[in-house]
Amino acid sequence: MHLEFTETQSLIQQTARDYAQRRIVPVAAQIDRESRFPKDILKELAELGLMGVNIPASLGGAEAGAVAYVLAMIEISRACASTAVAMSVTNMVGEVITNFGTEEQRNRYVPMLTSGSVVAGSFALSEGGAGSDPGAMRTTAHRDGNHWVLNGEKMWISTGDHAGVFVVWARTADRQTAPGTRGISCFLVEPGTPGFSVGKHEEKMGLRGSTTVSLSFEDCRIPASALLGEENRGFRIAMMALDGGRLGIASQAIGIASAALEETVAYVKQRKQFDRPIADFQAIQWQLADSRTELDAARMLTFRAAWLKENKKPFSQEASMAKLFASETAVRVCNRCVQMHGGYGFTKDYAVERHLRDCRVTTIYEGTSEIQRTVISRSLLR
Ligand code: COS
Repeated sequence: MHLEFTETQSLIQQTARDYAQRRIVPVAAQIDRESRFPKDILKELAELGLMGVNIPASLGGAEAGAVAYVLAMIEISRACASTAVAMSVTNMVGEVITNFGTEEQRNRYVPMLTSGSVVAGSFALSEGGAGSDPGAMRTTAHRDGNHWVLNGEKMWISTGDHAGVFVVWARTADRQTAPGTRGISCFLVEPGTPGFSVGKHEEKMGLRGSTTVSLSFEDCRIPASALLGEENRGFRIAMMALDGGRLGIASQAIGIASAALEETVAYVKQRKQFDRPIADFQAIQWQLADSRTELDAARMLTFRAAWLKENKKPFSQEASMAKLFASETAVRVCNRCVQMHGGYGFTKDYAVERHLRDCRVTTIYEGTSEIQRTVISRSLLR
């Protein structure tokens, strides 16, 4: 058993860390305060190879593997979680197209994402009435000659107003002939296609530099060649993509909480009460120790799941375990960090306030904690 990173993994980690600390940390609070979408930074991440960490070099990726991807995501999330969301979804979309696309689809879209010629990709699965249960989606696609015609609404779509390509799921067979998740297909849609529009922008508690929008399809005609994978077999593609996506969210949670903990360690050493630094009190020390231990456990679960993915072994259950534990840990750690900052932690003078808001959604998106428990227990009981 090796617990050391390879040269490539260390290089990606260092590249992401150097860039994030130099370029992102100084503007992260402003991105949050002004709800500013970090377009310039995302382009630079692409130039560093971080928009396609686990994508073949022939498609413009870094070809560095899933563990390196986790390391890079942790570093970018430590600096700015809003930036990390767009990075995570874009890497996921690039991988989906690489894994399931035709030669033509791969060559058309993946280099756009890895090179930064478009700032992001978008993953359009959820709907207002179909979040944890995407099989209940109502968006439809019917075949009309050489085209598919899409109708419906998607909701909570990250970066949907900036994306250069959308992976969209729609029902292609009715529920009588294809019950449950059968009869769902996956499509690639380009922005600007007639009948396709971006709707409401959500006003969110955290990740305020990242945009979250609804999408609307009204008799939106896309070519037959826009089908990704097999007709009526698209649900599996979503599930497989989310397995990888959950590694990204676990890493995001770890990155955010690590930043909160580092800032708290510095704070408790200089904050004095009762004539001594509050770091002298066991009440503080034990919170720091528990946070460090739990975060390290989250890291190990996440590295293990990424290693399984990288080595082409089943990793669905392990990705859910990593996402469940890392996200719940991050919320707990960020909460403690605010508590250790006392009244200051409740103000915008200290970054822990932002970290707590930013990490909250990690127990919700790309599958709630409750869904992760479903995936894990099903695997146990099967
Ligand atoms: N990898 C490959 N295939 C998978 C899979 C995985 N991880 N998980 C499920 N599948 C396949 C199943 O094998 C089944 O295939 P067949 O139709 O060939 O039998 C199909 O997908 C349906 O699976 P299942 O019956 O388990 O689907 P359910 O509707 O019961 O849903 C859960 C399963 C709840 C796990 C799924 O709906 C889920 O992950 N929900 C959360 C969605 C989510 O994360 N939303 C956030 C969106 S992005 S912000």
